[in-house]
Amino acid sequence: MSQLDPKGGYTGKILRVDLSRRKYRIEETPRDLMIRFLGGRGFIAKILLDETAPHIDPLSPDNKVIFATGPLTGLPVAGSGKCVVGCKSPESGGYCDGNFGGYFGPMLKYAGFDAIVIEGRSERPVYIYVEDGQCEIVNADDLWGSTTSVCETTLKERHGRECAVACIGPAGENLVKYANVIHDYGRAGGRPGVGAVLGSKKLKAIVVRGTGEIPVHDLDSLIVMLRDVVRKLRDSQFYDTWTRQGTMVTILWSNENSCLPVRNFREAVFENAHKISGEVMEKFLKYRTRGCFACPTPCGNLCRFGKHVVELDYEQVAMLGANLGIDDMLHVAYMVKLSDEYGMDTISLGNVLGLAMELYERGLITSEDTGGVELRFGNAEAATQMIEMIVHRKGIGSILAEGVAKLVEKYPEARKFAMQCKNVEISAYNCHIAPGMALAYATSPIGAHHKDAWFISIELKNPDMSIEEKVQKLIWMQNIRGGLFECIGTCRLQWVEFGLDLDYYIRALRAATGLEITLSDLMTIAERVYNVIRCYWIRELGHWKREYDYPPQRWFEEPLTSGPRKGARIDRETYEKMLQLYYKYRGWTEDGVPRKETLRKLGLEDIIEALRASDIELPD
Ligand code: PTT
Ligand code: SF4
Repeated sequence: MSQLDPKGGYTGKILRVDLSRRKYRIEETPRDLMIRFLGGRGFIAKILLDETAPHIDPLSPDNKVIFATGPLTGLPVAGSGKCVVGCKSPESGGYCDGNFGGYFGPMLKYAGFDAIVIEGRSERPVYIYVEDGQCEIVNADDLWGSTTSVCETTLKERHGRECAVACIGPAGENLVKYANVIHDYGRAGGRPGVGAVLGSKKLKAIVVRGTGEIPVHDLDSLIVMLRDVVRKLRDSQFYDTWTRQGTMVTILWSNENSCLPVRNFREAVFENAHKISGEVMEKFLKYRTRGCFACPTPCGNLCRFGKHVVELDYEQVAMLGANLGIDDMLHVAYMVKLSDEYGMDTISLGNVLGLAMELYERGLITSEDTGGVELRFGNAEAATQMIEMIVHRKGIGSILAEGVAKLVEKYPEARKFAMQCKNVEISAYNCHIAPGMALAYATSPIGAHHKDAWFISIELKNPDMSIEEKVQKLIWMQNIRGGLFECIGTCRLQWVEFGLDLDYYIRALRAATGLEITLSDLMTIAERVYNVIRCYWIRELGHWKREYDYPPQRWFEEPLTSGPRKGARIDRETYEKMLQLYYKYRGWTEDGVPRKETLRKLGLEDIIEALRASDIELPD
């Protein structure tokens, strides 16, 4: 990439808010961050490593929460409504982030900022109000305890309907370890506890309103490219199904391919999948799907269930439906609604409830422990009661609020059935038949999440792929999804689902910034980001062990007992070989530690020094 300064795409300013001192300041966005880390996840990872002390308590004032946009956020580019939010996770103790759409990211840039860095802790509940280069920290006593929709509506009534609100619900306030941030009544981000970190800072919401313009190098080209892309996407054969079902098209696909999570991932085919499918959901659609800012392929399934309106996605219905043995769409939708209102991640919630149900059925948790709640698979009422107990930390709900790792600590036998990597709950793909997807979960930089590599579809379509090819392809995919898309500020679904050419994003980046960026530059940035995050984990834990990159035991040891793939499980030896290759291709040691040589090639000498300052000497 040419070393010139970007001529557009960035506002050039970062807002820093110190809640302890109730002060804010505005800084220039460092050129190094823009050129070498691009935006979004790249900004967050580098800022956390540079600016937070090692081993801090994630729920202390020392943690920082960063909302970061990318150079394409808010511009006329397909799906450019995305913003990444991250911090040190209270669930995993390592790096975490989440990517949410809607309007918050674009509005933040119109207000004049590429990112907000939130530091310290307020004594009383507050919210941050940002408007066109100004910032105010406002008392939020009246909002504390409110659900996310009440909070968002109240703040919009106060500041105008056009402002964008990102807030936490009671789950974040009560430090539920998988509380997330909710925006636009149903956009959710920050699975491994960003909501809890905001709760610990007594920060209820961030409201942004902006009327400014983002500098752009070549706006005309961006507009011409967007017109062309919109036409292509709308002409796609898949467009009609997608805008009726969005990610819900995946329920039946996963069931047919034996990768749906069923009853705590014990099985992979749900006998009643047809009752919670995209087709069933369509009957409840309130409108056609709604979209984020500048989205040509809207996927938000806004459904009406009785008096509730709720947005449904594959992950939520798989985790709170099939994974709990629940086949009543109305009830699943109600649980999703509760999660959005309370500000809690539906994936982790479904995973934690699944484990608790399994422990109950095995007699390890008793009805005395649950306060009489019959926590069995298929019991939707019990699951709902448990959600209330988790959010309000009542009885055993307080343990469940800590995530599956705490359940394992309390009930050691649960280790065999705990579906997590790095203490973050696995999302909705069962991997008995898919070792490559298991590797994707296990090496995801934020703990188990499908977002860095939805490898399962490639793996299933190419059953004869060699393991070398698989691992290379997986790393490529992580770099594109977790590197490129998490940094540039656009949605990845137009690429994933519609096959939109990657070249479009490169041309858009050139037009936005004026930098002569190539795909190879972007892959280097992605490698850089992956290495910085791995070094952050190592610094925080003080060491690294190969086992931290293993998937759950169940996939190795308990073959599927039903369905067309009965008997399938992951072969441990194959997995070990894949992991070894993964480390080799990443330039890491046999134990998963980045080598100095790898970091030097990426221009990350400062990270070698940073770890040395924490008494960690990386290998040559
Ligand atoms: C994301 C995770 C997902 S991923 C889903 S559904 W998915 C769940 N959604 C939740 C929700 O809703 N409410 C709730 N209380 N908890 C929820 N937890 C779960 O959170 C999301 C879309 C989706 S829908 C996906 S895959 C894609 N994700 C992208 C990504 O990560 N990066 C990117 N550049 N583009 C993406 N496009 C797609 O965006 P986390 P959103 Mg989400 C109600 O953040 O922490 O990663 O968790 O942002 O605006 O809702 O769009 O089948
Ligand atoms: Fe938002 Fe869905 Fe469009 Fe992506 S495809 S920008 S998540 S509405």
